[in-house]
Amino acid sequence: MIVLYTTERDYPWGTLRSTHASKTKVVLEEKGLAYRIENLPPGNLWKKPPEMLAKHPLAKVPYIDDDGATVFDSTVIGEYLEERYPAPPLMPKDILARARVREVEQFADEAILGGDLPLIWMPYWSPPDKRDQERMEKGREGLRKRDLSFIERILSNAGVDGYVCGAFSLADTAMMPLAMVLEVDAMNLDEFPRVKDYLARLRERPSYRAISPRTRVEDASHRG
Ligand SMILES: N[C@@H](CCC(=O)N[C@@H](CS)C(=O)NCC(=O)O)C(=O)O
Repeated sequence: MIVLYTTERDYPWGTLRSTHASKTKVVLEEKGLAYRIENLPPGNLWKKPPEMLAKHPLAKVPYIDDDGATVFDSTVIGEYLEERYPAPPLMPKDILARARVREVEQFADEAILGGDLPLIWMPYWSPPDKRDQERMEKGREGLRKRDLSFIERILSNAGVDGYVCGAFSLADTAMMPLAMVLEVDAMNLDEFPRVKDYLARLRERPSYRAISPRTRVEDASHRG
């Protein structure tokens, strides 16, 4: 069974999860793979204990253990799972279409998950009175100015499937954590009607249950 190392915690305002590890969790769910999570304390991400450094040189999450092999980095893990467990596919066959998926996946990773989203998401790991509201607003502004505008634009060519690169793909798994964070934050998305519909569509996928803020840690800690 695959072990996914992540950080998840139940709070009164929802169950919060590592955004990057949520991307991986969605890939495992979409592929119907048997897995369990190893839930690390949030403080480990800053303390970086030796047992984590032994598995991931930056002691970040996610990393997985698959039959004794450790693989780290959510993007690399997604590609690894796609190659090792090809069905159902999360990548198109055409070479240029594959490059498009990787572009959007990379954008989601760099601009959203590693850029604007943490400014909004990290404060939720503290009580309401300890949250830096200015920082959170800066994150929302970054999303509005750059990230959501880009997604709105690519969704205008989305076609019948309604996903960012045609059929549901690794590009969409990278957007699932955005759906998760904005379910808790509920920022106004009226300027971005396609994004609003798209995030709602992502939340309707059965795989979203495993990262939904409404699903407690113990109710989504393994599959199979
Ligand atoms: N590029 C990495 C980024 C992973 C990442 O930044 N994970 C966050 C949690 S969502 C973390 O471990 N942060 C601790 C740190 O930055 O040291 C990936 O895609 O896996």
